[in-house]
Amino acid sequence: MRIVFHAIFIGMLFVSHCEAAEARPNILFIMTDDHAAHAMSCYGSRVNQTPNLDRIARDGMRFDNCFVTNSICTPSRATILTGKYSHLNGVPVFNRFDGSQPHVAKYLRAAGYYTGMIGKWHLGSDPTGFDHWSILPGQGVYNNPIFLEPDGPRQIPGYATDVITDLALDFLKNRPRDKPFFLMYHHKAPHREWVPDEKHRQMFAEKQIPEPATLRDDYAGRTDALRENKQRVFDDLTRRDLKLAPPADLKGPERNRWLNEKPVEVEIDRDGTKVVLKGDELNRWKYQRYMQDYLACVQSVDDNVGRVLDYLDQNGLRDNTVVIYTSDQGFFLGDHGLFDKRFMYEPSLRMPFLVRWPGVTKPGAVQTAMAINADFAPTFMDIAGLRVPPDMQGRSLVPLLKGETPPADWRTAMYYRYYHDPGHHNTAAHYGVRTTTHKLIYYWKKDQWEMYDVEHDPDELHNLYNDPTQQQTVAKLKEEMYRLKKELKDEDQFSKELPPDGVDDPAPPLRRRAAPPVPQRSEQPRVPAKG
Ligand SMILES: [Ca+2]
Repeated sequence: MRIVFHAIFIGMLFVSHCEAAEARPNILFIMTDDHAAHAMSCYGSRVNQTPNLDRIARDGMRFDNCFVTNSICTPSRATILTGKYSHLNGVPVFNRFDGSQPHVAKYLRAAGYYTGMIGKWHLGSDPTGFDHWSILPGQGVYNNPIFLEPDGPRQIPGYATDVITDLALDFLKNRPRDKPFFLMYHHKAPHREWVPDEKHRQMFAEKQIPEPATLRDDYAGRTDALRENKQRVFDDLTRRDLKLAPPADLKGPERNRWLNEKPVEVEIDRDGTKVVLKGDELNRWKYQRYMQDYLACVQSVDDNVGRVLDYLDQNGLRDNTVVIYTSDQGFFLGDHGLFDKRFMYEPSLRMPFLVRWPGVTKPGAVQTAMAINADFAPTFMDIAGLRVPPDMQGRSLVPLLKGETPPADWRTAMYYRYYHDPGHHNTAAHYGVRTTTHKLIYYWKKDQWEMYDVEHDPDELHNLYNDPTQQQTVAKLKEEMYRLKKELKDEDQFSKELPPDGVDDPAPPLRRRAAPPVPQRSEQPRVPAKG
């Protein structure tokens, strides 16, 4: 089967690079889970510093308008691999990816790249198209993670972000030297429930993080969707999220139930005195606890990305390796009072996207043209000198990376669709369009609409949908949304029935190459949080 695949695609896809295979650049794709652009200093973060991620931006190009097409883990990952929207790659929610379909790693491998996938995969099925893979089962855990590999599962002692980096460095050290490589190096961090390692936990434990302007958004003028959601910092963080210690006598399911409750009062120790927090004092404390741990997890990613960049520098790989940094979607850092993602609002829709391609990207370049996650696969194809398969729905970003003025027909609007309803956090299903200046959101199960002028109202506080002066804009946006929906072949394939969840099975028992059990250093979730 693979031989047939190779024969077909090598013939189809090579443009002119066969004889110059060695010169084709390596592609190092670094992706985190739920890392918002506004928690990176190169994007102007008010809450943290990320000096190593900033190195990529300083020496490469920062994309300021890169958007996800369906803001949750599994669908974004399927789109990144296939270059197709959820309704065509078959992954609208947390269902298993059908690995028999074509995707970018298969194409690159067939064209002579040595391909690797390390870290969080979260697509349910075993990876296809990779010479080497070592993945977390489902969400995986932060401490002493188990990895699934072709030979079976193995547990590796240590902190997930460090361990995944060690495995990525092993891949680089052990790769065949006669081929370019394509490595997907995917972190678990900083996903819920935000468990930092001790060093970074301490770094943030006493920090006071500035609150975002919309933390106390009252949702006035918006539809029911925001009011009904259950992903609010003040109301929906659990004791587990807040790292509260259960009473010693609680065991088994009762202990779990205690940890999963959303506390309305919390007793803390302040300078040796027990204090009970409630009301606004508790709300402020919850925001701090959330952000301290989230940012501590990010800081470990930053350190570890620095290790990998150093390795490239020290091993003659810098000049011929394209380094990409992104996250599978954005995230709410208290914006609109929320954590998590899902909604089409800016903090969740926007992905960080940095590309350093020595000799191609100008140092410190900033790109404002609109990119989407479906563009990543076509971009990798183009970087490798391959033709972009016509059924990929994204476009190669290479012309933008070269700093050229975007092609005249470059997109000025992107289409979005979120399906997971009923689902986690009671977030309502919706689709919509974002143009360079406006956004229209349609909660199709509620038949409710929102429209924002993102240029003049970047915080999206003023729903203009019913404003009589805006009806021409609303009509234009509707036209554009339905045009894109049709062009992208969204025929409501998943609007009535969603495929069953299938990516969060618990880790299988260790069968082979099992390391001896290691002591657990901190609380591990019994049921992994989704997303
Ligand atoms: Ca995610």
